[in-house]
Amino acid sequence: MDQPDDRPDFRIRLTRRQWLRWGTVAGIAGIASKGCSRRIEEAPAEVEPYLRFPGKVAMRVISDRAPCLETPWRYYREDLTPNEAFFVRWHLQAIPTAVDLRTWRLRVGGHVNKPLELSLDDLKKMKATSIVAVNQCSGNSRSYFEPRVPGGQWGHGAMGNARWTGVPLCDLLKRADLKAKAKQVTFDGLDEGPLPSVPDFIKALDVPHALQPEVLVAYEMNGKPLPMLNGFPVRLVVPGYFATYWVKALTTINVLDLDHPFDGFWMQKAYLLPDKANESPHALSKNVAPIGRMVVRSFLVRPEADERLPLGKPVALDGIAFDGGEGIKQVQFSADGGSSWSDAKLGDDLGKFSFRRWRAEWTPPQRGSYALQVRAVNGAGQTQPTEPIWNRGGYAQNVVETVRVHVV
Ligand SMILES: Nc1nc2c(c(=O)[nH]1)N[C@H]1C(S)=C(S)[C@@H](COP(=O)(O)O)O[C@H]1N2
Ligand SMILES: [Mo]
Repeated sequence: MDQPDDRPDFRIRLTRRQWLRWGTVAGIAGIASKGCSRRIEEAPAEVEPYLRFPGKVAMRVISDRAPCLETPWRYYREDLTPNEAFFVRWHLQAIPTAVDLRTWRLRVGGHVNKPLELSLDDLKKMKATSIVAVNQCSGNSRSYFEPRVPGGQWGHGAMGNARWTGVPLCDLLKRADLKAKAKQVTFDGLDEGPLPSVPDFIKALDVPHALQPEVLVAYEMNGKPLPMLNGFPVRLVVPGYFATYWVKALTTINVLDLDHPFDGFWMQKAYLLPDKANESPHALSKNVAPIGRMVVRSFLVRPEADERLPLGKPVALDGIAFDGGEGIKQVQFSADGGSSWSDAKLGDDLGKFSFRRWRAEWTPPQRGSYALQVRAVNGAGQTQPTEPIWNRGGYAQNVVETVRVHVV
């Protein structure tokens, strides 16, 4: 599979040799091989943990095996996150580095009357739909939780917004003709653990959710084939839901008639939230449930933390806000650490699952240090808490963030 092939879909294949070489580079940089649970501050202080993976700009490496890469902050100045800067998160070590589209098939089976086996060309012949949606890791911003929680120590860069194009999952399920007792649908990709004992990454949605028109089997991201690291050739897109459900390199859709929730490791042991919002390390909640819809968040993109701003000039503030699909109704900012708030102007509406840009102007009254804050309200009237909601997984962070700037 190493020989060159000029068919467009083959051009982004990665050879095994190339892949191993990146692994080596990562090793030399001194950040290899402890997985996402390794905390970044354990890396030798002199190592800047930024690396270029195939098809990607230099990105902060949260882990290199499996690759977990963070989007550099400046890319959030754009409404759509460029593919080459879009964050990357894999759990299992054996991730696909090449896909032969001549043999690749998407299979839909299980509790259906007409099992399907589709090539990428077959999928592309079906009616396509596009949707702009935020893909955010449940553990985005995890590194800021106190007390700290194990897991990938992400900053705020485990999120991205893209225009996804593909076939609505409901069209595939209708074509496969669900049997009457179909309850859940599971999704599995090409990646595997290093040993058979490592549970395969499989996620499940209930049938009513799987039939929602916004859920896609996507083969394009921002008008281009998916990067290998973001799930080439197709991935599930579950707008409004945390990215853990957005199964990459998808090959197997299996319909189940179980009366109890699907009991795979990645649904029952990982990605769980306490049923009541808050818990503490000393008082863990007894009841947990699989994480689901994203909560409302907003960020200041510019100016960035610790920027020095000249006195006497209006400062252009801009940023993003998003939620789990109600849509953003209002964004407010504060330049005094949250004592007083004023409305920001909302930018183009790219749909209720998208980033919503906001802008404001602020003229600092005097020299000194300022705590800039931003908060959003969604269509259901939900807003962001002023204190972080700690949970053992370090998921769903949405506290009002503070960015310090200095007026000189
Ligand atoms: N096959 C597969 N799909 C996967 C994962 C994975 O480990 N394997 N990780 C999920 C998680 S937890 C996240 S945060 C997103 C990340 O998507 P991205 O790498 O395109 O940014 O992929 C999801 N889909
Ligand atoms: Mo994730």
